[in-house]
Amino acid sequence: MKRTALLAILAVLSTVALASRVDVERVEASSVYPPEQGIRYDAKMATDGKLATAWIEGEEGSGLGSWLKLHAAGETELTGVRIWGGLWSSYDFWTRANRPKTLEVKFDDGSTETLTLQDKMEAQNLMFSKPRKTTSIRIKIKEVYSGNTWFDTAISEVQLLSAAPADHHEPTGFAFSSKLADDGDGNYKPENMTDGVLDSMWCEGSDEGDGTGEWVEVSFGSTVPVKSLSMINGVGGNLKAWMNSNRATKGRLTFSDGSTHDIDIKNGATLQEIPFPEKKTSSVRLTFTEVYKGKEYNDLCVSELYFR
Ligand SMILES: [Ca+2]
Ligand SMILES: [Ca+2]
Repeated sequence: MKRTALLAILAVLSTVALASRVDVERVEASSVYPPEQGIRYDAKMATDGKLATAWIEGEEGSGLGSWLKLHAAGETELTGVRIWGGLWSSYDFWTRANRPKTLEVKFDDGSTETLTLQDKMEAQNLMFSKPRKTTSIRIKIKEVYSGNTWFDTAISEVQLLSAAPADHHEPTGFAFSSKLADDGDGNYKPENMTDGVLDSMWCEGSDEGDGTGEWVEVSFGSTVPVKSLSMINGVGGNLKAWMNSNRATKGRLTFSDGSTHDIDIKNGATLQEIPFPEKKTSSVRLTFTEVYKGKEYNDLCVSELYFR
């Protein structure tokens, strides 16, 4: 992660698709690329919540016909899948390996749908033509976008989507004091804090500061009761990366009526829940008021952030 200058971005609002994630109980694959230099490409790497790990098929050639099969705990009404196609460990690696282009999705009842991905290093929501009651889905690679170095096809992460309400207040928009500019490792958008992925995050982008005084704000589109904040403080998914970047140790919540509540934030790498007195609000701003410095990068990052 490089320090990159960023001109003032005071507020950005974006809309987020309403969908909740369904837990994947287990995943299997038609084939797996053999481990290299201690790095494994097993099927489960596509559902481990990390973009730095990926399933790679182990067939000859580009792996057309290879598949991943994701099993939920029980029959669920699925509306689509969210896919991070290709190797996401860096932008360079993403260009080198094949990315899936056309996928055939097969449900328990044997019916299928064909879904098409764009050739972009973006998480893509591929929605089914109608909700599908199923326990598992098999995702078969039918066509690929060719990498410039390696001719095997990778999927870094897949999530199952349902129309059921999420267990947290779904954000309808985000605002922030600053944002680190995109670099060779990816982007630092605030949406990364609610994607269910450990190693994607928002990072502040101030040139000199350690993140003290920086803030992120979540809006809910209507007034909702909130009483706890769950977060992964810092860069998640990798302890070395977590130690290298700044983490928050104190914060201030500001609600839509202007009232505030101060919180302590644990300097820990795992998901923490911070309860606070219930408040009805249409937005919450989290201002970081004390920061613990990382070993290498002077950027404050938050990997996941949810209000309930
Ligand atoms: Ca992964
Ligand atoms: Ca994330």
